[in-house]
Amino acid sequence: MRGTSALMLGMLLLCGCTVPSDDDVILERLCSHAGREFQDATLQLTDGEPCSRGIVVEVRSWRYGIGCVRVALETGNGRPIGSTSLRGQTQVTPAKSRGLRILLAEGQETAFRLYSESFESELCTGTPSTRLFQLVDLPNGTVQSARLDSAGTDADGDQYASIDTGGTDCDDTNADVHPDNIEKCDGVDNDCDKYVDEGFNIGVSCTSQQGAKGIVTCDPSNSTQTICATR
Ligand SMILES: [Ca+2]
Ligand SMILES: [Ca+2]
Ligand SMILES: [Ca+2]
Repeated sequence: MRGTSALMLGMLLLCGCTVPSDDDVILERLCSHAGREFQDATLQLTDGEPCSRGIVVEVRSWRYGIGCVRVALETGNGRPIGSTSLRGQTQVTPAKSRGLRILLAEGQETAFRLYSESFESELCTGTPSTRLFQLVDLPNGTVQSARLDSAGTDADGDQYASIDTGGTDCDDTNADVHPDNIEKCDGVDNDCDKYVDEGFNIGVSCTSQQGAKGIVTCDPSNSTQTICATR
């Protein structure tokens, strides 16, 4: 065995060859689009320069019915670099995770922030139902793996995952509270914008139909309107 190894080493030295490392092979496969395991989508951010590093991203969804998943990359200090949307043929479902490759050229920056946002809309518009992010350290000449798994819970069944599990539902115990909901006059922040009963002018001075001074309050019999409450 020792003789065979020595012979191979001698042959390599004679021809001036170098043996690529495993990392080099993985990077070559990633950059040349040869790897089948991440062929669902490609986010090419090399800006015309040779590909010299990349991220293999696995995107998972927490439920059916997601219209679109947007994956975005930012620099470590928050400057957007690029994004892509997984929809149609590449739509993410709980039964099928998606592989995405992000290709980058050599550069000074090595710290990145990777985002995924899930939307009801097939165009990735509106408020996302889940929002995840992950920090990625990506030195030149390397390939990193990242997994964006929005395994959020939806205890109240309103199709928005709890904010405690990567979602955007600020109250997962109340189906009448979630992003994009219509604000009602009910003492609750129905649309998760951190404002309660905004737009109803609650607490503003008013005059009742009988001419008495009062303040605007929610109508207890109709959560879409207010009354002028007098003492
Ligand atoms: Ca929910
Ligand atoms: Ca409300
Ligand atoms: Ca609100």
